[in-house]
Amino acid sequence: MFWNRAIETIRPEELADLQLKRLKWALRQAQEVGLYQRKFREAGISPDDIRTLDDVEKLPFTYKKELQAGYPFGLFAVPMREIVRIHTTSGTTGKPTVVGYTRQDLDNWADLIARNMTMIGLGVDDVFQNAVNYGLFTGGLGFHYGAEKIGMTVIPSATGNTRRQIEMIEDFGVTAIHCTPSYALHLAEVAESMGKTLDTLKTGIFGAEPWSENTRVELERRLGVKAYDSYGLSEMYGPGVAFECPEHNGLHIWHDCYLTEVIDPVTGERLAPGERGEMVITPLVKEALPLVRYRTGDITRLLEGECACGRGQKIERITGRSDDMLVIRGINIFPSQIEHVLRSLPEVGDQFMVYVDRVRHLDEMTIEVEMTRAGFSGELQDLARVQKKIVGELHSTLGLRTAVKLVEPGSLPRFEGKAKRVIDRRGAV
Ligand code: DLL
Repeated sequence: MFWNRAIETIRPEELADLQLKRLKWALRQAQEVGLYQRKFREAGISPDDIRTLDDVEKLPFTYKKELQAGYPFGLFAVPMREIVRIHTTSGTTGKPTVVGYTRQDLDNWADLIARNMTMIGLGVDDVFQNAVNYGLFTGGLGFHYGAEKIGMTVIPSATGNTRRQIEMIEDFGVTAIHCTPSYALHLAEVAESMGKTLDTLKTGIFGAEPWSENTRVELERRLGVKAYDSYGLSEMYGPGVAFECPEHNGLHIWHDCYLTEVIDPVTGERLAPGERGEMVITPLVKEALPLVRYRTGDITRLLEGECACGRGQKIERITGRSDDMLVIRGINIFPSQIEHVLRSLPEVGDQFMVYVDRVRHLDEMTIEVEMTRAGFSGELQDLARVQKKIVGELHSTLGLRTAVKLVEPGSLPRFEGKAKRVIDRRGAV
């Protein structure tokens, strides 16, 4: 099913024309902002120099810290009276990034979400539970208005009170749920403890943090859903930037609204399709907060070949961030690799925590792994065997020897929103 078939399946030549036309508009919009007037001047370039899509490489990158420096409204390209909503990122250090929306921006955004949900077969007959934070986080209101736009019955349940959430799924006959994959695992766990099978639930939309293929298998089995990956970032409205189609093999990045490049995060050079690197996005229709070549920090690659669903450009699921990448004794490690290994082992439960320390100048990684109830009640020699197996599997995937501690089911933290599973204590005094 298509929300906007003409745009979703637009032919490549037509798409290139549309993208170029919109890129020129977006650069004119950016010129309204002091930061870009300065950046274009310093780069010795004017928006009029952009004549082909490849010319985008001549433009300077925009970094998150530049957005933070503009706090709160310094990067808006329209007067405040045209801003009808504000969201902020959940920045962990310093000031958050403030994102403004014009009425047109909100319309565009709801339209993208509607496109995603229609693509996976959702419609007026669906009852949709939106189990994410409804505040400044973009996941709540973003999905809410998109779902309403296509006429689904929306339950703005937000997060928290997990038992109540489970009752709602059952009592209201919820068919589709949206939450972070970490919260979905917690929901599954609580539903199991309540003896609920959640029979009406058919579709799970999971995003806002990296998750692995093994987590998909697990969520589909335990919640009885088809699971779809949803990607976005506040700076680009929020969710709705890229979304998995029913082929379950990569995410369509919405080519009419976002111009996508993948670069080497160190040299800044553009990589060929198929090569993994940092995704850089230039939004093509944003009014309030135009951005030029925004460094997302997210690691992915452009997938080649046509999708059976008929839509355009796909990216691989995000495997991590260039900045949450851990460098342990010179080896680059993404938390998602650890998750992938752990989820493939039946003795291991849903939760884990990673601690990184520096011991006598050497990086040490310790992983606390929650066992399943069955795994934990076994003999001591069984536990030793499982621990050895985990260390071995991690070693062969990561190329690094890690310390693994097995812990009791229920003992590690659960997360309602984005999980924070890595504690890097190397910088701490
Ligand atoms: O997380 C927007 C969102 C809400 C996306 C709900 C999907 C669902 P931020 O809080 O600004 O926005 O965080 C954006 O989260 O740069 C990625 O690093 C990460 N991220 C988002 N979606 C995914 C995903 C929202 N599907 C940052 N897979 C992004 C991996 C993701 N990482």
